[in-house]
Amino acid sequence: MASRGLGLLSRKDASADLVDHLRALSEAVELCEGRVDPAVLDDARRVVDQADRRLAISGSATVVALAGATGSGKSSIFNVLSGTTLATVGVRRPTTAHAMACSWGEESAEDLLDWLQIPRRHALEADPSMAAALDGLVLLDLPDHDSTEVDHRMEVDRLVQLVDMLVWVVDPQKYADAAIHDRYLKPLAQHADVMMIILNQVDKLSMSQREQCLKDLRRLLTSEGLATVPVMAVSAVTGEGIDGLRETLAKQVAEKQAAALRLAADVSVAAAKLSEASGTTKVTSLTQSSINQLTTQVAIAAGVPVVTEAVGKAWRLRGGLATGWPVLAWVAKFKPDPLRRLHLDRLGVGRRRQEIDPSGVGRTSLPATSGVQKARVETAVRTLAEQAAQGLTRGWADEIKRAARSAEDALPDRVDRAIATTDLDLAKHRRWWQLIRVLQWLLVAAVIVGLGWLAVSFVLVYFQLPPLPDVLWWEVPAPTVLAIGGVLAGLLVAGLARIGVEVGARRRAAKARQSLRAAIARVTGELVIDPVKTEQERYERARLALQRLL
Ligand SMILES: Nc1nc2c(ncn2[C@@H]2O[C@H](COP(=O)(O)OP(=O)(O)OP(=O)(O)O)[C@@H](O)[C@H]2O)c(=O)[nH]1
Ligand SMILES: [Mg+2]
Repeated sequence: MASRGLGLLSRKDASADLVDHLRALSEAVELCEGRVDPAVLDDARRVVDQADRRLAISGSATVVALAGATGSGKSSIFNVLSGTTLATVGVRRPTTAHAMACSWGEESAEDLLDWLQIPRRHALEADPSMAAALDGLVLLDLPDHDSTEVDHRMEVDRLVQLVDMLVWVVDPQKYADAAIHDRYLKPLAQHADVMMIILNQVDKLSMSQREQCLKDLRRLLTSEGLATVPVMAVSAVTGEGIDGLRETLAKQVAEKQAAALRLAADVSVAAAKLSEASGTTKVTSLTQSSINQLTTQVAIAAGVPVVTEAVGKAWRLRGGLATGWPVLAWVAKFKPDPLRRLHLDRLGVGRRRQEIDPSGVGRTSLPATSGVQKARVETAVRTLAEQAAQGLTRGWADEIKRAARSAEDALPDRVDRAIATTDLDLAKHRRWWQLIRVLQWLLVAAVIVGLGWLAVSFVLVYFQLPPLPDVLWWEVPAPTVLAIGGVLAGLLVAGLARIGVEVGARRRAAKARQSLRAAIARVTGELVIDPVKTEQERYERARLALQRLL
């Protein structure tokens, strides 16, 4: 009793969730498009379409099909249940070539039967004695599924996919036939809620044979995962068990759950297949180290080491020019500037600090990427994509790899542009250069004054004119102090400034490396990492949508 109650509860839930589940399946199909076996997707799409149409046509009617091997007695049972002789019962096998329908109740089943493509149909007059209980039933008599006629099999297969409930009619001779068990019952194990098995022609069996037969049939069904499917023994000839069958059908029709349950089972099967085809492994998030690895390789390929080295050199050169002893610095002026050579000059020499206008920035003149560097970038992209696709099914893995390489062609240009527009921060941190420069010129002036003074003294002595007054500083004549001291002090200041410039050069180079890496990371993020993540998210959305359905 308890298990029956539980069964009923889950049935109600299944129909209540159907619309939600259909939406989830439809979303999963869309997400898996191009990533999963098209046959599996077509199957799932068919389930969604079929459910939409079935629900749109009629939610209250229940379509029950009598299916089974030829001669099992489908047409006979159809006639007994309908109280008619509409179906042809014959000795010639097979007898029924086309499905036939019979409907009970006020509501027209025309739309439903049009959709099922069953032209042979009959609406039963209301029979107050018993027919009322079957109000809403649309009963189908199907051709045989084990037919020598291909058309019959095709008709059965088509309708088995569409009807709300399946009543499998078997007879004592053929109930264990592989034809019905392997082709229909086993694959429909998920549909146990909307199936029944009828052992017909029990009038031909003794009581003990009947017991034996039913026991054997139940054992078989249990082994196929159909233990919960009701099995009934009937005889279309003697009418034994027919009332029970009618009651069971009446109950199903009254509950109006079969259609939803059937569709729910379809959705569940399609979701399981799609989930298996798409994959159930949780996606592996990209590690920071593989992202860094990519940035490093791209940075090397793009010539970041060349730029940072040039930054250091340029800082030394320009720092030397500004703070060195002016006489020597003047000679150094003729050395070429490394950054200007790379078209990366933004030091603001000549006091005009260039504004960085991305649209106006052309390519740098960095050395072209070598084959080896290019291969290393490709390897880093591949490694990253492989990590991102780890454990995923082929279609998704391929798509992730494709995503990683989707902007491959644009990458070098974008990286070069990023380097060209990166502010290397070379305009600041050099105010002290000016102070030193002023000091150096003051010292030069001192030397000139000293030398001038000495020259004047020399001329006065030469013409035997009264000499200039002796001025002694630290017991040394002042002009000598000015001339020699000026030179020595200038060289000393230049030497000290050189240390400061060197520290600055290293700091600027490190800072430039950092800024360039950050700029490159932004480009690889946009062109490589983001597409990979988008594809990973798509996979996860599909996986979670399907997981909800299982
Ligand atoms: N003894 C006995 N014979 C039955 C019973 N049900 C059907 N038959 C006979 O079995 C034969 C086949 O019956 P049908 O109802 O035509 O069988 P079917 O399943 O519709 O066969 P197809 O249309 O060929 O697929 C007929 O001769 C029926 O009289 C039954 O319960 N007991
Ligand atoms: Mg028949």
